[in-house]
Amino acid sequence: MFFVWSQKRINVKLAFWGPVDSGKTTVVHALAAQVAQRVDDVDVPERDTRQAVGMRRNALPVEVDEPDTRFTTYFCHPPGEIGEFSGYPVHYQCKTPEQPLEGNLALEKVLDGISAVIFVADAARERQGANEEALRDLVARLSQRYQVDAGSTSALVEQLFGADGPLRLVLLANKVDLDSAVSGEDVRRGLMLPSWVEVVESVATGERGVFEAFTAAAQAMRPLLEQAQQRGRIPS
Ligand SMILES: Nc1nc2c(ncn2[C@@H]2O[C@H](COP(=O)(O)OP(=O)(O)OP(=O)(O)O)[C@@H](O)[C@H]2O)c(=O)[nH]1
Ligand SMILES: [Mg+2]
Repeated sequence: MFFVWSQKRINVKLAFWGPVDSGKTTVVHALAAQVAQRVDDVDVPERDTRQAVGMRRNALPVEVDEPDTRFTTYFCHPPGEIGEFSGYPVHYQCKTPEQPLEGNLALEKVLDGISAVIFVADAARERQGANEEALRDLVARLSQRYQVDAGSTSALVEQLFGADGPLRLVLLANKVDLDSAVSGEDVRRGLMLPSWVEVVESVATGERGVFEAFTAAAQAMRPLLEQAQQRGRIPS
């Protein structure tokens, strides 16, 4: 996260990660629709005030499709509590890598400077192995970046995402509408994620669960914002 001094706002980054085809891009689009709806619900004086102080309006997700860098990115400033910290607006940059993943530099790019990951797992029973593989890959990449000690995936999850870790994690169990879907709790247990990892069940195609998971991630990041403020990276 960083503080944009010229605009007196906070920027935080979130990665939407998960196995191929779990619904990551659909989730980002559903989030945009949900945020847009909530922004419209905000009463007009507040919206005018926000525009008057130069806050960017909520854009739509954009797909960047360059030969070596393919990802979807979405920038938003949600209304309400998660849209503010210590009197400053909080803007969220959401990114997810796109296919084909081979040679896609965005796999690393989406992890640059993030504060949290929303892990979009596929609830379909037959995709549980793919979820595990994607989590292992994510944890391996983050372990290198944050130089946490080698260990089991569970141990690394604790070091990366636990109370003293640099990042936060929310598990989204997507596609729970499928006949073959297992519950969010079953997805969590299958991934051997500890009980403190928040799980949200979703149907991204119906926009269900998506804003809840985003809110959970935003709330989970608050202590990181507090730490940043204590270190002087965000003014008091
Ligand atoms: N039944 C069901 N289908 C879904 C849901 N979410 C996404 N899908 C479908 O799953 C397929 C893959 O969705 P994407 O959003 O492209 O998934 P992705 O994870 O971005 O895929 P890649 O970027 O190719 O790895 C699409 O056909 C979506 O319509 C859901 O909650 N339920
Ligand atoms: Mg995608």
